[in-house]
Amino acid sequence: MSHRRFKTSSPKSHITTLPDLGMDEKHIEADFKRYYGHRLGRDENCMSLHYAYEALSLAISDRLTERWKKTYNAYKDEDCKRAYYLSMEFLMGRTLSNAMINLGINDVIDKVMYDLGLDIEELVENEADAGLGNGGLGRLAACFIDSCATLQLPVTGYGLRYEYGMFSQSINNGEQIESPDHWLRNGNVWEIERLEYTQTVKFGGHTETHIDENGTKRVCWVDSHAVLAVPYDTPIPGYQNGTVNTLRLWKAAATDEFDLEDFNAGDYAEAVAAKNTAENITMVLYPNDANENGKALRLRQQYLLASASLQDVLQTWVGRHNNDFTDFAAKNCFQLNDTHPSISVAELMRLLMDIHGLSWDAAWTITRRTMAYTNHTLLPEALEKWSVNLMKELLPRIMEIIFEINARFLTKVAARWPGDTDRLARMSLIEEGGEQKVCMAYLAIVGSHSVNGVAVLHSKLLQQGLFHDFYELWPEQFNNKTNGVTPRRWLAMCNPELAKLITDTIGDGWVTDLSLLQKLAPFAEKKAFRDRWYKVQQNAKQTLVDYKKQELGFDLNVNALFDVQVKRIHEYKRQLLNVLHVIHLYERIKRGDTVNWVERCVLIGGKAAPGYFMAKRIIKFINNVANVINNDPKVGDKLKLVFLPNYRVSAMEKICPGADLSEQISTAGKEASGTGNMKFMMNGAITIGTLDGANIEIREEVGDDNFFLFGLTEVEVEDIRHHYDPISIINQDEDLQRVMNLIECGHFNQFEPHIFDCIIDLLKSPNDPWLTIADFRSFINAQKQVEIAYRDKERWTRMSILNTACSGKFSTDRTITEYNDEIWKLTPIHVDNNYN
Ligand code: 26Q
Repeated sequence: MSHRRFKTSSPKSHITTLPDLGMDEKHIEADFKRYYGHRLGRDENCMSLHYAYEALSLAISDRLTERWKKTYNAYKDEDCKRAYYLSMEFLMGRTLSNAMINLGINDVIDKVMYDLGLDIEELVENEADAGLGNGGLGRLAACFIDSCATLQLPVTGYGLRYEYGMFSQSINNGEQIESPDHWLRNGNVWEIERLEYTQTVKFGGHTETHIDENGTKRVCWVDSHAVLAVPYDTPIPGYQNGTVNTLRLWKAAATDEFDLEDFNAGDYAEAVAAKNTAENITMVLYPNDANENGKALRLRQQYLLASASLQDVLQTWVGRHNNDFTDFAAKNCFQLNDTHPSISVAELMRLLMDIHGLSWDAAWTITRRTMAYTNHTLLPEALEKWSVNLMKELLPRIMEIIFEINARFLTKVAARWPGDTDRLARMSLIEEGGEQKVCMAYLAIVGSHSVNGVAVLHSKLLQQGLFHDFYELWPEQFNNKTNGVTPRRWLAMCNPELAKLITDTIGDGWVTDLSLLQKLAPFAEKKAFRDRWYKVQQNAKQTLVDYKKQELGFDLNVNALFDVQVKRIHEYKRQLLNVLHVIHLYERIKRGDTVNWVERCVLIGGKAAPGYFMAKRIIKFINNVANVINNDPKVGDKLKLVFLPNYRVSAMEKICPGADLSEQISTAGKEASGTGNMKFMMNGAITIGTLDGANIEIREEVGDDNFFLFGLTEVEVEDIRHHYDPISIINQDEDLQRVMNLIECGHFNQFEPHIFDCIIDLLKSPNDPWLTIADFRSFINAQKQVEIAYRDKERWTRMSILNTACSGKFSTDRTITEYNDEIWKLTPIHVDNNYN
């Protein structure tokens, strides 16, 4: 193979001895001007803000880079244990403001930009979101690496550098329109390409066995096609602590060998086309969509991530320890973000045995000791299974290894439960009956020493249900790690006014120790403090209204209750239940039942997977209902329903500070954790929610009085399924009948006959898995309690303060501390830095 390699031996050290860059206005301004004028070649006549954004980002990026190198060297010098967060998704959002906050140069930059006549807010808005994730799982990975850097833990994120991230959503005639998200179009100043760490990943071919010079059996994977994985590194700064960790994203590229055969045969076009096959691997992020299951391209993506990342780690290891793997497991740990990177279990076995010559047993001990698996869903349709035939074709050696892992594992199961053949069939990594499939969750469990869920209820349900057999075999391996969110982005950065009020009141320690927010609780009793809090919240609502005004074409009334549900559109999340309540309010207005009316703006946002028919129809339904309500003069300011298009990280940064009420209304037992619920709580919104996911823990922290609870419990949900009769529930509830009648008579689809029949049929079906009708009455009653509370401004503000005050648990600093104490066991490394 003949692709170019770069020398990895380091150049003479004096090349990189540089003076520290100044963090003051003078130095930053000088650098900004140099980048703007020299590197980018712009002058005062340039009308585009983009270059000012780039110049500022480059000046800041330099300051990250010098800390980045120091961190790198500190880790190397300490020879410390390291962890790697393997994830197909890192939903980073924007970088500029976050870098400014974490470097502690917010005020300096504001001043420099102001003096140059530039509006920093406008520059920030110029940046495209890095939307390399679907939702919760991808954003969790981004929050995790922020916390790792803040806790000074040597953790590297490994992922894929998709050319196209999560599609961008627009709405036309109420329907979702997807367009590709070419987020790299204007370049990405934050990443650096590192050709010198390029790895090669194999696909296809077959295996051959031979006996080596020592008489041991060796397997070779031959006649395969090689693809290059080129790393792009992004610096991940900790909060004002000098640490800068790494997010390493792989881009697929063709090797130079790809074209030789075709090229020599004179077939130039064929040769270039082959190049595409390689480069397509990291072209696009897969939407979270059951219809996309089993696609070969997705398996290629997963394997590229696993193989390139593990080779990268092993290359560094061998560089220091040669082929001595004695301490490898004591010094390295891989956290698998769901089953998406779980092929790593087999790949690590392959690399240790076939490339580094370890025995099966030695390799297996290392694999189990280094791998840990996090599960993010209980929905059976979301569990990953790969066709054995596909795997044999694409990754023949990997399939052999999985068969061997399974054979050895089932021997253990048989020894523990002799004669229990049902159990053997249930626990096999290979699903039989029909097309053979590999169950990736089982591979992840068997190949790991830790399996965790992401909220207390979810972890419990994993042990009792989905993974019960495995729990019986290895109970000590199962644990919970309740999710969190980073308070830097989700409070300090996105809600500066509230952050300032908090800091003025209790000091700034909360930014890195969120439990200190508890100190706010006594202030909830002080009228003067409540007034200040209320004012800040109202300002945040106004900011949100201003931000939305242009695309909405009308103003929202900031005195109304802002009732918000933003998340992916999914039946289990029950956006439909939300709309049923809105229709109920509308119907009351039309009937004149409006004594003590509380004005409300209901905001709903989220993307539907492109192949998820029902989710798309729900978006259409929300928009049609909104159209009727918002154009009815009798409704006026009493009620508004707004669909927020293109919900994404940077949108949430504006939405969550301006929310009064946070809708977390999934069918109990279905939402693994939720993390939007935590962002809202932290920013002082009050939750209306079911006993599902982390809602349970939110309610525990804030207390029953400061949470609007409704709905069936998980146990009741499983119980009612056997005798669920939505039609009789409708017949016994006059309000619900009126709501259903409005929908059924076509009030919301007058010129589009039958388009909502599927929604009506689902709601009325005894087999509706989401039991929407079952929770209607309880939801309506809880919403009445919301209104009573909201009418009493003092009470509402007190509840709001207490929600923020009690949100300390939901910092990813706490979550990551638990991962580290119980799974990774890393020592924090202090990075020496002069300035802080
Ligand atoms: C599967 C097959 C093919 C293509 C894509 C996928 C795929 C992609 C993304 C499947 C699932 C996901 C993402 C899942 C996710 O975001 N789960 C959420 O994880 C959060 C963090 O733990 C939880 O808070 C949410 O409850 C959970 O829904």
